[in-house]
Amino acid sequence: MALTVGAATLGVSVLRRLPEASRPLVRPGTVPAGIVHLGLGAFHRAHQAVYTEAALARSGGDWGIVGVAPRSTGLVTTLAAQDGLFSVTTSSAEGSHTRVVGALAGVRHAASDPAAVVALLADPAIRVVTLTVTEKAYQLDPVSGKLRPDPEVVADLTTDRPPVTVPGLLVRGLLARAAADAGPLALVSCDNLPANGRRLRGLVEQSLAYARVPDRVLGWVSACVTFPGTMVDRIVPASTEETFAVAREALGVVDRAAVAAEPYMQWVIEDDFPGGRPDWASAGAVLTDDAGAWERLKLRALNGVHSTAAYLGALAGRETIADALAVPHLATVLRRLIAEDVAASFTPPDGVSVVDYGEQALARFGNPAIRHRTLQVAMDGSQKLPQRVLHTIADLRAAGREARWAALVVAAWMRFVRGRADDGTVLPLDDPLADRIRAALAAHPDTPAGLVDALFGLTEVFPAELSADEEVRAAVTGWLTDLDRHGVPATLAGAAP
Ligand code: CS2
Repeated sequence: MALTVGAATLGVSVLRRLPEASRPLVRPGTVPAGIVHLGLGAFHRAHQAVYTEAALARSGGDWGIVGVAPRSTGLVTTLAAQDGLFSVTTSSAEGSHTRVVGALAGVRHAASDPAAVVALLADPAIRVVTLTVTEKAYQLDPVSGKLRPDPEVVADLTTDRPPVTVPGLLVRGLLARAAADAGPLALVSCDNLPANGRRLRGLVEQSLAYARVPDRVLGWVSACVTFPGTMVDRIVPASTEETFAVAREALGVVDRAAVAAEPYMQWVIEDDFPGGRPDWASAGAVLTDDAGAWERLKLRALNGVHSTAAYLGALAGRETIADALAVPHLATVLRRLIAEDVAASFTPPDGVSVVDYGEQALARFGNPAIRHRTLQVAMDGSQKLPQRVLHTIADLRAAGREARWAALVVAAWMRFVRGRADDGTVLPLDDPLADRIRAALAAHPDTPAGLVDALFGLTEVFPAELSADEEVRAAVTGWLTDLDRHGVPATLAGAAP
């Protein structure tokens, strides 16, 4: 589908022209800002923005969202030109529906205007800051949880230059807020990290210490800032020209900030908001004291399985997750991973069956209308593998059990980062540790055992107990040997006929 030249662009002035069912639930521009969101990617627009708009429509409140893009300018320019409006198209085999969301009260670009973002964080009207900045932006070593002193972070935390990193923005914002005594704040991680609230607290505390902020600021932060944990869930692939074309077709106007998502969504939030919050429960979110069990369920039984489909699918030459599920025997292997390894590794939330939850996840992955690329899910594996798979292995081993299928996932990641699909096609390595991974690979023989030695040496990803576990090493090496000799389909057929 081609965009119609000369068609109007989405904005407040064209809303009356849209089909009624596609109009925002709140009048754009009428809700004062109460939330700052860092990370304007597709996931935020199809998840927290949707929940918040529904909560505003049902229960009101001054909870408009100011969306901040830490680095990329393109989206900020687009959204500013569209009065902060964008559409979400939800699609499944049954059909699709497109609706414009009016939750954004403004947009800012942190890299070009950091002072504006710092000022927002110090504004008493802002009482909640949410983040979807992806795992790597937390700059934490996955194993130790320690701050990675990347040069940009160090420059942000130790000089007066305008901050460009997430830790830098948060520290400057908290300093300004403490100085202004602008009232309590909840900092809410909505990224797929384990114990994401505690991680964010760890990041902020370590960053404040690194920046040597005065004790009274530390005291203010510990008294006034909370870090509720959350579990967030909705499959939202990166937008493509196809996404824009579908939105254009449904709305009759051009929307260059459109996103596509599956119909399903879930949000579990620890209820610890000292300055108040939107009535997200009225929009279907679950407010709880402890999101930990939900988070483990989702990271292991959904994201871990997603990554498995991504690595094995990419190795087998499949472009999307839905295509990957059609690799013979893959669905059987994923079911066994869920039932035999993931379900045995932790206690799920009361009343939830891990096997049923996993079955639902597989059905969602198979949604033919969601073209989620295997390479998108496969990226940043060094930051994803720990909470998605390695914690499953650690818990199984601590209980004296095997981790057969989870070892396959590790092997698939190793083969993926080695850079060739089964048919020899080059696979891209898009990962913040790409240089470390390449150096480790170059220093070892290109054999299954060499690959395991090389990559288990990445101590920021693989904890010492895991890399020293001979049974795990043997299992991973065995899978790599099979994958090398036979490729993905025959390996899976041999393992789960
Ligand atoms: C995916 C997630 O890209 C990925 O790594 O596993 O983005 C996944 O689609 C979401 O977490 C679903 O809630």
